[in-house]
Amino acid sequence: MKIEAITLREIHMPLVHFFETSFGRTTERRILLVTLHTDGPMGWGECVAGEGPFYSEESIDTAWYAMENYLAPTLLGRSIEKGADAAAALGRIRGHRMAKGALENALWDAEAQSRQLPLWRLLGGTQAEIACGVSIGIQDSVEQLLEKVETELAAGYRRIKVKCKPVWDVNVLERIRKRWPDILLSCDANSAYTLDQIEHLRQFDRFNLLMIEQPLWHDDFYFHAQLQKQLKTAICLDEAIHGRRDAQAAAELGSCRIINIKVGRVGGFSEAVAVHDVAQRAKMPVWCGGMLETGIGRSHNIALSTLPNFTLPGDVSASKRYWKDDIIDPAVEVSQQGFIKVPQRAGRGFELKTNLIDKLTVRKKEFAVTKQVVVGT
Ligand code: OSB
Ligand code: MG
Repeated sequence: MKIEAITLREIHMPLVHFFETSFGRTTERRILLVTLHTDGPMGWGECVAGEGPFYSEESIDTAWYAMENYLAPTLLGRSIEKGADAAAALGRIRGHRMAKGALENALWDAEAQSRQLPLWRLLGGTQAEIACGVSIGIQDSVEQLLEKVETELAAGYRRIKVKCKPVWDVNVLERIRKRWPDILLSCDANSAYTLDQIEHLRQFDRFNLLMIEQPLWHDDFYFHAQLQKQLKTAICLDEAIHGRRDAQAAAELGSCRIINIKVGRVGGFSEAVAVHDVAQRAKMPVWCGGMLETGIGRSHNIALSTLPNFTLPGDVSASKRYWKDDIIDPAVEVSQQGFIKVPQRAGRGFELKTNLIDKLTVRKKEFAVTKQVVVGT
């Protein structure tokens, strides 16, 4: 596929409800979407970087910078046969994984359409429906959180994950377990603790959690391995895993027993599949993480979640939990049993509401191959 033009756009979308983690509260999302214009179909990708460098060092502005100055110029005018070849083409540029991931995924999106295959099949997926969990942010009160848990369980979600941090952890888990002793429950610290708090963290073992996600530093494997030896609860790494070598290091060191795969965090679909494969060989289950995506990122997460080692419910949930009006049609829906049916159509399987996308756009820039004008003799 020849890449003829790339459009970057920033859209603004208010969240239905604020989302708070140990690193801060988000009420409105700034989202960077990319469109890859090929000589065949048009592919779309969503950059999952946050508004600021708090989850990782990337932000939507660093991603725009990397795309505008380095990634788009590298791709423009090139013929790249498959999405799987994008990572090698962009390999000279270091880091900027979420920026690269958005472009690479747009290429897979175009490839799936051009080959008339569902994207999930192209990725090697085998599951026709995926199990869904929810991630519930820190609330203003424990009562408010319990109400949210109740709503999500009634909607059918198969695993509840709550965000935690010191002072919003043991007390909260205690209240949830008292009311729901048997649900699949986990928590996510987003690096809110240090190894000095090991005695405090050991109290989590009382709650029969499926896992505790990224309790320690965002870039650490070594101290997580020490912590895992002293905890009964399985550690799941999120922030620390940037690719297949990290997954292997974590498996060999014993830093975790479960991996959360986010396609943007590892730099795109090919690396996400590679992490999946390493984890599968190490007999570690994986699940698909979320980054408050619009329908584009959400549909890509659904496709990835169909690979065989995605055996735990992911943070892939219905559009309406985040958006009044998602930018895809139909919106992502979850059954009363807590599953998403994977679309069978070619490509990502969801149409785009282009008028709505235009209305939400606050910044847009198009990069095209400079046309060579041949002057006749
Ligand atoms: O750590 O999984 C996380 C959202 C933003 C940044 C980090 C995380 C999250 C979530 C949200 O937990 C998951 C979702 O999109 O539903
Ligand atoms: Mg997480």
